[in-house]
Amino acid sequence: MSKEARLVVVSNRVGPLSDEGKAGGLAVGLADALRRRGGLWFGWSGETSEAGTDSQAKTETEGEVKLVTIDMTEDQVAGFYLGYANRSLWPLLHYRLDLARFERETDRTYRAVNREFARRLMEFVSEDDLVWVHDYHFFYLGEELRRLGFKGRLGFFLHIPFSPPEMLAALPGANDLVGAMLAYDLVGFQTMTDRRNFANYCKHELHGQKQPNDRVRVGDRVIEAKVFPIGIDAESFAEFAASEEAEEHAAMLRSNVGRSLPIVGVDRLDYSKGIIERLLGFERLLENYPERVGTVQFLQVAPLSRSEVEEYVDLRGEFEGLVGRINGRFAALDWTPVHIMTTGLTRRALAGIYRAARVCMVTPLRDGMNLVAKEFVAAQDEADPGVLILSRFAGARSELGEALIVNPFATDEMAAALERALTMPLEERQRRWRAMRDKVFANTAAEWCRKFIEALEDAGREDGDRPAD
Ligand code: GDG
Repeated sequence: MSKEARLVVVSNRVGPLSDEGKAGGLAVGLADALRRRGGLWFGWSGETSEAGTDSQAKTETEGEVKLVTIDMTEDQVAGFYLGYANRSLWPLLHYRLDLARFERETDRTYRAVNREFARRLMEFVSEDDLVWVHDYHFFYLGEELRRLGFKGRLGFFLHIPFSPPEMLAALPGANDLVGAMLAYDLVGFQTMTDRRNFANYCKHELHGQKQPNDRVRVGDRVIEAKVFPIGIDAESFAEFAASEEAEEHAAMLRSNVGRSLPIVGVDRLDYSKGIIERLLGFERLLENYPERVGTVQFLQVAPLSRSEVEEYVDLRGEFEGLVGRINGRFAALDWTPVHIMTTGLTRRALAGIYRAARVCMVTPLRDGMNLVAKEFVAAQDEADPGVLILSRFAGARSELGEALIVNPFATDEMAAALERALTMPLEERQRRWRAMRDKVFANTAAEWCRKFIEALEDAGREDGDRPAD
């Protein structure tokens, strides 16, 4: 196979290709890789129509890159996306068996939509392409492509955690789902823990074996399972943080908090992000360190997400209730402890807020990586860097060990970490930040893409088989 095989990316949502400061690092990294090699990005249009996955494909071309999308019917969106992806797989893979709902009907629709996407993708791919499928929406897509006769290289990357086999086994049809992952030549995970959970599932539930060189064997099928921690476009983010729009927002935040020190959190409003636990930690700070009352303000940016899903509606109620309770309990005429925003901000505005923050709390109960932690680091200014408080359950924890690492379930520990962050001397803040900055700028989104693609090109080759460049 030629080293410059065309790249085909499949993900639920597609693009944007050009970065007006709207796209996240992932879209930017993928768009760069597609542009360099030429390629195709295939996914859902975000629209529903009667024809659904049978709809006419919409195509946009920019240089050597094509974006191709198809619609879904309302039933497909309900079963595949809202139902199975977001009410079965998302909670289960985030270790929330208590929130997971399993319905035979949504499972059926999920598999059918994967089959349909594979069928439609076959119109556009050739065997020389490298096909890279993203995330928990498309576990079965590779298997369906193989069934339709696709013989080229197939890779899969899971952006979210992979739960331990004992937990995953609660999913009806779990063996089918993990078995389908074996159709890929390479499966990528964010952390060693996720990779180990996958390999253990294969070993204990599918009677497979772990093999040297990151390989896993099940029956006569041998695939590679590797770790590729995702990064951000750190340079652009640092530029955003120095932009005029960022400075305006930093100034707004500073004038809003007045003499208080700003603590921020930025997350989609999702139960995996530990927003409730973080607020409880902040409340405990005010209880355990009463001198903090009136001297700190917590800003939570929490754009609403998946509002059609019941658990997210419940979370919103709980979130707003808790904020009201904390504010009601501690507010003074000239000071409000918690400020929340549920409408999103631009990336430049966000960068400004990170820069003005004294502390950023990234406290998920479980998270594949968490890009906010990396963005916060990239946005700091060496002269006066803020402190990152990071959950031990975020994938980012393996790289960002110089953050203050917390257990988000331990409320007193969170309060103590906040107090430590608020009193941390400048020299220590700078030392910790420099170490993290070096990693965030080294392992960027572009590097992550490059490493995955290189591994996919090499997958299945015996060691030493790699052709010279
Ligand atoms: C999944 C995995 C993994 C947030 N609020 C606003 C806004 N954001 C942006 C952040 C960040 C992105 O959204 C969130 O990324 P995360 O990584 O934190 O989380 P997920 O959305 O859950 O992503 C995760 C990721 O995939 C990549 O593999 O790291 O673990 O769950 O970029 O900045 N952006 C704007 N306004 C907002 O108000 N513009």
